Amino acid sequence: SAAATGARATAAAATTPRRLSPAGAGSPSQRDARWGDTSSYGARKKHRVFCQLPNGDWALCTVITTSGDDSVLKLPEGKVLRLKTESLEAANPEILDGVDDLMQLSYLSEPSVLYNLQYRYSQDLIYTKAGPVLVAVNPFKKVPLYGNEYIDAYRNKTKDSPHVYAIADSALREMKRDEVNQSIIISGESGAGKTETAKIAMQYLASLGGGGGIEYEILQTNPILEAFGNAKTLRNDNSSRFIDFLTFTDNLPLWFTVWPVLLEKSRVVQCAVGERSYHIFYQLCAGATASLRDKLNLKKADEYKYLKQSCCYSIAGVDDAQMFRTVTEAMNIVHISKEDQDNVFTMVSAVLWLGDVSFAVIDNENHVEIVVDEAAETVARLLGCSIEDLNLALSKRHMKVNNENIVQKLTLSQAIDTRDALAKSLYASLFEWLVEQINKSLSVGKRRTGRSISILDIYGFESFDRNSFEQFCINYANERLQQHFNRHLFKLEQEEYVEDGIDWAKVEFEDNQNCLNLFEKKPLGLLSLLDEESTFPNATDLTFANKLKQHLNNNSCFRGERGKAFAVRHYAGEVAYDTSGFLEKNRDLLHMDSIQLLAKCKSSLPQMFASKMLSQSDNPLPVPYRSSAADSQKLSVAMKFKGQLFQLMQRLESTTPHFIRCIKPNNLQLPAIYEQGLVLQQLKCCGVLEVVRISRSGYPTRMTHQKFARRYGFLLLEDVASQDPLSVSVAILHQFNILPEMYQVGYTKLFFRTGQLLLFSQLTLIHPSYLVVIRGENARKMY
Ligand code: AD9
Ligand code: MG
Repeated sequence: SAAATGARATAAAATTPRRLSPAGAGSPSQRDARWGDTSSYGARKKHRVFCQLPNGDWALCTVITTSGDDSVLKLPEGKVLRLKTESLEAANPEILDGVDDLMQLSYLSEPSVLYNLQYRYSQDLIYTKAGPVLVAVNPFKKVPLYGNEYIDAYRNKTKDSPHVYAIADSALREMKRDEVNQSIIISGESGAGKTETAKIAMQYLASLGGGGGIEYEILQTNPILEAFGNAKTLRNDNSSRFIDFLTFTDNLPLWFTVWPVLLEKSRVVQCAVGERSYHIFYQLCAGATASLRDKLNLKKADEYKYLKQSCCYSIAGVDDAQMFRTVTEAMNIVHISKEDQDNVFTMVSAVLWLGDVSFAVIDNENHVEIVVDEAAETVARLLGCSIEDLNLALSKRHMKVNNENIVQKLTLSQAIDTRDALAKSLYASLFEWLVEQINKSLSVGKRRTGRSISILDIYGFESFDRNSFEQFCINYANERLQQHFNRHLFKLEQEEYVEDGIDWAKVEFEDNQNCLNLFEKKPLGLLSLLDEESTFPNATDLTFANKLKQHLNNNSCFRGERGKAFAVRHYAGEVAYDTSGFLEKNRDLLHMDSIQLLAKCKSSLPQMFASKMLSQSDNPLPVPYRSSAADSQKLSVAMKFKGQLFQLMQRLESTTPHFIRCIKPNNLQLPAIYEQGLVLQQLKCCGVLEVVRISRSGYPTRMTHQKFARRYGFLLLEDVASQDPLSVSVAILHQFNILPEMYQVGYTKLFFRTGQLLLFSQLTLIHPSYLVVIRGENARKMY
């Protein structure tokens, strides 16, 4: 598809696998493994090695003979090949094929990791651990890994293979054990499977609902949110166009909220060829009953201007009419009344018909009035206003200049912008309102007291042939999230080692701070410059592009392009943005006249929307006419976006994160196709290999000396009451002959390799009368 070209293709081409350099510190078993040095392996007969094929893929093959610098190899399909021995990469022994944690691989080279994931993928084992991170490779088909049986098995620990359920379960256990809020943070490119993964995690958490049908209600929020907040894009047939932040609390009955952030509004009035607007438009047109169809004066989807422009009306394998029934049924289940449902669909239809409202030029200055036709009449009827009021709001603008009220007539293009702005804000208000109803319905009378687990599902990194303001915002959000990932898995982890004075060789990782600075720096960052330019009445997308080039050309993450374009080097690859429409979309003006129109409407929802708009501090007013202080409070879209993103990050900061990385194995959205280059690029840009390396050579579990001494001091033979916690800790470790490479003693904490602390927990479970046996020399043998 067209989407597969452009920046994505460039990114993929740049990912030809390279050899890994030796890692500084390794666990004892890995320390002497030769990272990337294959000379001693290529020489051995029948040995398994990876060789790189002309297309860049790595193939597992066996060495037949080696002579001089060359090796003769046999490929899996029987073909024989002669290659330079030094170009080969060592392969892990067969016994490690398909291990469920990449940490167990002896060789952690790129081909080894790719092979391991592919080996598992081909057996529908789509989940693999990469140290603390769960990697999920999108199967693009139903896999038999879900449902109550699986949920029970993970809860009872009769299953412990990598799974979203296992992550949700450990989040739950840690929440109870540490009394700290938890988060499950799902990331990955568009179409990688984040939303599906979030739903699977929800299944697990909702199943704790304690009966009473609340679990079912919680899961039924999904079809509703997806109908109104998801759309078909070139990357994903069911692409999320908002950030979904779900929260479960541990007190029963379960309390559940959705906090959706930053819906992509522009899609309502405009979307690229081959994409669709929000699912609900098509579902309503296809699935409404005859009476509803009559009441809302519905046409077919392909008859509405807003939907027509992208020439795409259906999704392969999806029955919109059936989906409409699913959505209304879901609304019933989450207690959205029939009347409210009718009101919602009335608004959906009003938005569609607004797009068909047209204008006639009435004078030689290009001023317009609306054409009174079926479209205008239907909109007026659905909103509950008069045609005159509608005309007034869309063709004139009232404003105050120097304390004088003046009326400005709108030109054709101004009128069209005004109409589209109204359609966008109607839809966005509707989405917000709907979410409020869902939250009310699922949390009525339930106080939020307990600890919580949140699931974050954002819109994935996007790169198309043409990228606009929407991709700019989405990719900025992804950049922020990547920073959170880096902070937790690299920065904080390693800082803690250094601060506590333990012996540690640093693992390098791709820091994306520079790219974030490019966006956020004041006054010379992308967001500030965009805002500044948006306030100039005479600014254009071209002046904006030039301004960026003038101020940012020295930034290593920025590249000015010809004309109105610029490129950003994101952590996930370079993306070229076209600034067309940036200023307009960033200003997102909804004029007072439009708000007043809604306030006057007889239908209940428009009135409610209007009062909400008026009560918000960022009271929208035309930017070029800003005069009083109140006027200038209007926030641009970019600033609102940044504000909400920071709020989100703040909420995440106070939680223990559990990361899931979704991987898209092909761009065709098809099962059983595993493109190595594409997978590798995703693994690399999010630092999966580095995470494994840190976890393997690091000390993932830790406990303060105080806590350790308090908890396990009783296991000591001598009386230690008078000793300081550090000495007690060391005494315990010595008494049980814990191997020195399995732990490090820091200034304030003990650091353990994976699994070590568990042994101590098990010791405490043993009945005191057996402790005699454990104490002393036999202790180590016992475990
Ligand atoms: V976007 O950033 O919202 O554009 P997501 O959310 O990462 O994207 P999504 O979860 O929507 O992707 O997955 C895309 C498609 O992959 C789904 O519609 C499914 O058809 C398919 N998918 C993903 N995960 C699974 C799974 N565990 N089992 C089956 C899956 N199919
Ligand atoms: Mg999604």
